[in-house]
Amino acid sequence: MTPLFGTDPALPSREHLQEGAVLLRGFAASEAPALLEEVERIAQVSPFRHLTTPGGYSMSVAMTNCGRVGWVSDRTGYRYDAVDPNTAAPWPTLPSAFLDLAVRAAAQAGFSLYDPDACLINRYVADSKLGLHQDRDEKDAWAPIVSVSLGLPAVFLWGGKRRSDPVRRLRVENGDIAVWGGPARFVYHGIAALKDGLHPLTGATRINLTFRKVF
Ligand code: MD6
Ligand code: FE
Repeated sequence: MTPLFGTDPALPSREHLQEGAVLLRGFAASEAPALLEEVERIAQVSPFRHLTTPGGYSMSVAMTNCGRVGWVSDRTGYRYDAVDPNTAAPWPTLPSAFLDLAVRAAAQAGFSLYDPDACLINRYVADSKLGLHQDRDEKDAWAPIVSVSLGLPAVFLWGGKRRSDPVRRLRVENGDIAVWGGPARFVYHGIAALKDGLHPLTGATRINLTFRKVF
């Protein structure tokens, strides 16, 4: 019998992080090339850009979005907007391959009927990082965040509900998916400075898809 999850690196495996949070290793590995083609198509319509934080800094991670709304940041704060401020047009629609993957991953973590309305797409190059933060700009405080890693590996920082809680460092690779919701929804998380490297699918970059149920 072939187990769905095992220790064979070619097979998916799951790591329970805490109540409401799992890391699904290799879950999207076979779909990665198709997902990355969609990312390229989306970025032709709504290009990657370095958003400005409310504090006036330029983020080292480049971002774009697809879905009904997209996450944006500027001097006035963070928000979800139905219009891409760079193109003044709606964001590209969520590809069915994205939605299908997000729903399957959420179900694996115990969240049935996941219905995300936004997918933030992050692009990291060497030294790009995302400091410890909570995702709290969404009205739905229970539905999970589904975070898909593509391309170069990274160190996912997994803390607790308080900024001062201890932080675990988890290596995430192409095809890995982290899902956190319910009692784990407001856990502090981030990405350590990316090491440089070359990945056959993404070259010198890491791409991350982050799905959210905003409304
Ligand atoms: C990641 N990104 O890139 C995780 N959260 O693996 C995030 O947690 C994130 O990129 C809020 C806003 C932008 C992000
Ligand atoms: Fe986040």
